[in-house]
Amino acid sequence: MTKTFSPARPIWCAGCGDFAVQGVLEKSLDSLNIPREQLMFLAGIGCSGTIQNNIKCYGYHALHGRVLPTAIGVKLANPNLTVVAAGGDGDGYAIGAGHLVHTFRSNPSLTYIVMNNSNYGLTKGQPSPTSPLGYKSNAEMDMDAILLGLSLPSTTFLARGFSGHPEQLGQLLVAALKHAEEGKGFAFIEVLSPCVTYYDTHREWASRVHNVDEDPDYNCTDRGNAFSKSLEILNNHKIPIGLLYHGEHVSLESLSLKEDCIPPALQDLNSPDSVENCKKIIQSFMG
Ligand SMILES: Cc1ncc(C[n+]2csc(CCOP(=O)(O)OP(=O)(O)O)c2C)c(N)n1
Ligand code: SF4
Ligand SMILES: [Mg+2]
Repeated sequence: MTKTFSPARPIWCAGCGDFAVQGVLEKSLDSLNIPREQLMFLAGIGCSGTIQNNIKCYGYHALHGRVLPTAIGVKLANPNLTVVAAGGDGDGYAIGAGHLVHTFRSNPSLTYIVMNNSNYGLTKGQPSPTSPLGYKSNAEMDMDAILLGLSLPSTTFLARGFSGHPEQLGQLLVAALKHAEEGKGFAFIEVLSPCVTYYDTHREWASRVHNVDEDPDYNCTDRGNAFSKSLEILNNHKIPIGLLYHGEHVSLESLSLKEDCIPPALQDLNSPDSVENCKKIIQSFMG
């Protein structure tokens, strides 16, 4: 791979929060010794999604809003891969919102990084689902993806980091990657990653973040406590960051891939049973 693939240079504006996400992600992958030939990195469409071009590994640029179903397909086709998906708040919370809800429900063991800049950066700053009411005449209330995740009983890992706090972001990313590597399910991490060109929230967010990792009243293993405390923090006009929920639920691949259902990438394609196995897999997804 070293000989055949050279990552692109980032094309983000100087000062974009996405630089920090990339730098911290690279370090986190290295610290876990994840072999790059075992890493599949998928991204949606947006400034954030271009991160996929810059990381040395296998990659795929999905349609706008469709990164999660594509990533789930990769994981089920080859559960031995480390699967990481990334994209923006528009990609994940607007056009892709339905997929996020159902990925929270099915709990596949992959990591999903949403680089939230509260606008559609690539298309020049239109409001997104996390833009506040009134931003460029936005007439809709902003949503909080962590509260959404907390409301679904099958979620297992919910975190939020800030590009301005790279050390904590690194700890959260390592924890997320480990969660998925250990087959414990869907590791969701939102990163507050300001868009300095169209909606520069860096100073505002730096003054509003509330680190629950240092809050003795916040219990990230108790869903009820996590929900009520997160809501309380938001109602105080602060933004909770840190490990916001960590729980247990059976993973999608452990339910879907049974002994008689061999994932396509692990099948011997020369075997006459191969076609039969494919039929079995398709039938298993049809219930
Ligand atoms: C199906 C489809 N609809 C709309 C677009 C246009 N489009 C490209 S990126 C984007 C939004 C990007 O915002 P976000 O996902 O938040 O990423 P950012 O650029 O802010 O990192 C939109 C609407 C598209 N490419 N495909
Ligand atoms: S437009 Fe905004 S999100 Fe896109 S690269 Fe520039 S600063 Fe980053
Ligand atoms: Mg965005």
